Amino acid sequence: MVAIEAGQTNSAVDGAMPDRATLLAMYQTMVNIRAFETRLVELFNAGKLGGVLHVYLGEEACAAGTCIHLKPSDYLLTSHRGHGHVLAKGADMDRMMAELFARETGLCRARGGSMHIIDRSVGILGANAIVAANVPIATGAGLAAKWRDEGQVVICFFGDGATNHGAFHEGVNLAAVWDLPVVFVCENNLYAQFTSQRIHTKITDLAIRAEGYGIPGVQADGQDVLAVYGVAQAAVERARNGGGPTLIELKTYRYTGHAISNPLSAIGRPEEEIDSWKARDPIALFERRLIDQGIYVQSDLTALCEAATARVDAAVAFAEASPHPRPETALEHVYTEYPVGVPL
Ligand SMILES: Cc1ncc(C[n+]2csc(CCOP(=O)(O)OP(=O)(O)O)c2C)c(N)n1
Ligand SMILES: [Mg+2]
Repeated sequence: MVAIEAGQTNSAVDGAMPDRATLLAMYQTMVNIRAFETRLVELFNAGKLGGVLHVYLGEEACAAGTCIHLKPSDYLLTSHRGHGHVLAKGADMDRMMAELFARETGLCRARGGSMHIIDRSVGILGANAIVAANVPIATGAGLAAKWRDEGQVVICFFGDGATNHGAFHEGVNLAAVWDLPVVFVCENNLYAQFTSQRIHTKITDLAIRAEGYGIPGVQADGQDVLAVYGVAQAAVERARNGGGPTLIELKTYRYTGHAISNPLSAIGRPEEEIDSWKARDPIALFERRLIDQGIYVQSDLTALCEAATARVDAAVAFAEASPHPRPETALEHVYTEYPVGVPL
């Protein structure tokens, strides 16, 4: 185990090199997310998906390097940009695609959509469209996990913008005070909607906010899945062993506008900035590493990418063949039944 202490805010936390099966699993997760969301963009632009779509293209190493440490019984909370986390936590791709197509076979029977996906069978307590609202929910889940005392861990993903919200402060502070098993992961993609982090926050390194709560704050290069793997391993083990929460900041970048319908460069992002991040594409970096170290050859990786595309084809076919919910059932499955015998 790699120890991390309160006040630690650098990225000097290095885990052991993962074994071959783990490397393969992380690579598959990354290419599955890439294939899934690349297809979503095409489908959205073809008018096949409704609503608003926030994709995660460019940030795949963050989900893969963190969620690899989780068990199905661990809990996940995510944001409006949660497809990658949900897939990495083990949601069924067919039912997830069906949810995006608003079909009755979707994970939430079409009542949730892109920003409200839940799959309790694998611990996904929900994506959330309200910025930072998932943070206090993660703290609540952490309290439940602590009371249950079965070694469950909660992971909570949010963006740089979310760290300026009151709910972030309240949620992280309470988790810290009660030493709850929650790993808070800030994916700092340098923008909150259209606003640069330089403008919305006075500090550059958001991990230092952890110091204000008396918990460890660690950073990693969010384009390097092995760096993410190392910091996440330490934080998850710390939470699982009763050590309390950690704030992880992953420096990353999204390749699209805030939502698919928003352009990327028209919002004042310098072209050189976009190019320099794309030159460090997380999948390309990982591929180079795997090939250079002799773990895989290019044809292995190409086959895995083709398999990911075929998996997405199957998910789209499943979704398109599924029925829409009947309009008269619109109010079903929305509210839980009030438990019998419990006074109001
Ligand atoms: C409480 C609240 N305020 C504003 C919004 C509108 N909004 C949606 S996403 C977003 C920016 C979030 O930025 P960040 O946390 O950095 O996440 P990113 O989109 O970059 O992943 C805003 C302001 C919202 N959904 N909820
Ligand atoms: Mg952001």
